Amino acid sequence: MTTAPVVRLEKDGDIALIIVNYPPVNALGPGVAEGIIDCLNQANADASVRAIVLMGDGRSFIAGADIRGFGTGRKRLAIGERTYDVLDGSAKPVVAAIHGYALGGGLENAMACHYRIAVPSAKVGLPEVQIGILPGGGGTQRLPRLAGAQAALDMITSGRHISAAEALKLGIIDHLLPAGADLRTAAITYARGIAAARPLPRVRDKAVSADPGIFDAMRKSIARKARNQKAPYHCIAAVEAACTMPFDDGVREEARLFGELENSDEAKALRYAFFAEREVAKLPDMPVGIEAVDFKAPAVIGAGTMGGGIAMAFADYGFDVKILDASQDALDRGMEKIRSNYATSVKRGSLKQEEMDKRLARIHPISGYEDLKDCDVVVEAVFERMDVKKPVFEKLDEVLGPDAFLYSNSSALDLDELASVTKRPERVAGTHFFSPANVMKLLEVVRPPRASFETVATAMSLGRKIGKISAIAGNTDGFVANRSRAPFNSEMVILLEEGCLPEQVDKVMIDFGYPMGPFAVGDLAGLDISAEGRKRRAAANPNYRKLPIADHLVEIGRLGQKTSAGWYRYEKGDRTPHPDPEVAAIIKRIAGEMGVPQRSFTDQEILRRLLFSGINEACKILEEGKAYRTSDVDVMWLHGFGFPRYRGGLFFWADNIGVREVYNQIASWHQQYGERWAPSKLLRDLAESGTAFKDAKPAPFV
Ligand code: T1G
Repeated sequence: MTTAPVVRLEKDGDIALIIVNYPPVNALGPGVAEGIIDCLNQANADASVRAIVLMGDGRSFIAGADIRGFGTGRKRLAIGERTYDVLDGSAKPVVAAIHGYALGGGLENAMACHYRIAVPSAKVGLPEVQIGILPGGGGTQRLPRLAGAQAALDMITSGRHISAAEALKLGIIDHLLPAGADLRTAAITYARGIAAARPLPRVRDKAVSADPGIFDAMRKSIARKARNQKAPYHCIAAVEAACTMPFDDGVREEARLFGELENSDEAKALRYAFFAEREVAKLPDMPVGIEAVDFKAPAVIGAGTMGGGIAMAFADYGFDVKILDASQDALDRGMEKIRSNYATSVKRGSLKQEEMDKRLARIHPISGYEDLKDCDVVVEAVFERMDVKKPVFEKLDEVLGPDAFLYSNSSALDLDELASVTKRPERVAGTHFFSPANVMKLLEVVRPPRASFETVATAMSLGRKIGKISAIAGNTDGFVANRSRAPFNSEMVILLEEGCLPEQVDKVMIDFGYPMGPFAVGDLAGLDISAEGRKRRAAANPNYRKLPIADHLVEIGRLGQKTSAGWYRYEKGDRTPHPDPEVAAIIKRIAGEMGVPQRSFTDQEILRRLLFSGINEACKILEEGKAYRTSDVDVMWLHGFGFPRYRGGLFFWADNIGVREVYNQIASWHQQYGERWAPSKLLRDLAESGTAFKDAKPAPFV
């Protein structure tokens, strides 16, 4: 059976069409570039052809270079022989007809064409920095010539996708088609209209100038976010080259800078994260043919911080959502909180007033369960106690239609026990959001043993429909995210008992790349929340390692930012954490009472004590069959706990250290500190067999 060519040439009278067909997103995979060049040469050689159209088959124009090809040593066409160069040098005008995505090498090819038209739903961008590289197909030289140096700098250092309308405004595209227009027909008409125009408008010929200060200004503005990274700074240098060098010199400088990034640790880590975020959506044991249900009428139970955030997430993505709470007061408070959250975004300029009004109008407070009977998906977000959640599930089971799905936002409780109070345990699962629920991208979909694949698939798609990355977890205490994170939360306090200070630990984690240190995060979330969790675990497990220092802070009312004192002290109305000598004194006194010898720590030991504890616990989760892949755990730490993306993820980072070294360290801490550092069996097996974490084979999912 012959496979369709990845690029084909078609003709419509005097117009040639070069059509890329490399599903799913027409990445510049093997043979695509060569195919484009070959078709272009044919079209230029065909006397009957007056103009050429470049477009993509299926759902997209071209989504860029094939990311799987990076770091493989795959042979690349030399400068001057690449598609960008040949398109630019075409004797006949080439029109890029854009739908879906024109990203990276896709937009670069479009900018090497002489004209660009797009449908209104198209998105364009140069997102290379998000995979640790820079646009290497002339994009850093052509975009400033089309959109100006500042706009190019913003787009290339952020990697953001922009709409076709914004691209028109910036001069990146020449013509925006009306909604509903047929792209192929419109492109042929457009090409016929410009076929005789000479000289051809080559972007390379456009002048570009810039206030030299914008480059340093951009370096300053990204300093905090881009610390420890190279790619964002190389992006700036490449755009600067566009504004200070002739075009061809700029292209060579771009290629030099690209070469410095392609195989960097940062680029490898970001490529890993890109594919891990796609892999996480796949359930290896999902039978073929199982489809997610296309729900229409969601509802949220509980209008507290989490419930309100979840309702906002639905409204932000266009869903009309009902919200219910135990009392009218609580409901009113919840709605007021939602209103003020939106108002804050409007004040910050990240949301327009009319968009706020639209979203608020989609959130419908209701006063009784009977108003839920037409809902097909309900997310329960009431107080995190089984005796509070069970009556809610009983009531929901009563009023909802038999096909409705019941999801719980619990962050740790036994969902099979919760399902047991309903007559539809197969339609019960977990949708664990992270706070703030309308902001954090991770949705942990918890699959209790009796949940059907349809129930799980629908929860996974629910996440995608509201802009989340859905990741599967088994039904175990704390599921995958919180359970793998729990030892980290204990270890950070135990380090204080041994002589560290909160600000010391936080500095290590910030230097490592976290946006905030774990103690400052604790203060933000509220120390009473984590204390509740510790109490519940201590009640369930007599051997649970108590944390006297953390418990004492809560006992004396230091709950964090909300009391202007926690691990740090805070000035009124200011969220800046200030080290507090009172806390240092408390730590010293309690450590003394516990008789823990004090010592100093290297930054590396602090870092490894925290992250290795998570790795060990995550290995236990995998050996129990409560997670599918080590890369899923990485996605959860990236999007649930702010693990620095340019380090790939917890296991990716650990693989760079080496399984054996990780195991040896944990085994030695087991000797030193006892049971809490008992190595996972999976970890020991990987170390003994010399198998990397990325190749670990977890137990079958249960
Ligand atoms: N290379 C290889 N595979 C890709 C790919 C790419 N560029 N883009 C997508 N895929 C695969 C993806 O792994 C998934 O596979 C499937 O397509 C659907 O993707 C020279 C150097 C286009 C916005 O960074 O941002 O050009 O899991 O699930 O949510 O300067 O994919 O089904 O097997 O993400 O609708 C620059 C990356 C490359 C764009 C679509 N381009 N892609 O999102 O689908 S560097 C990018 C995306 C470059 C030049 C340089 C998104 C998307 P599978 P998906 P989606």
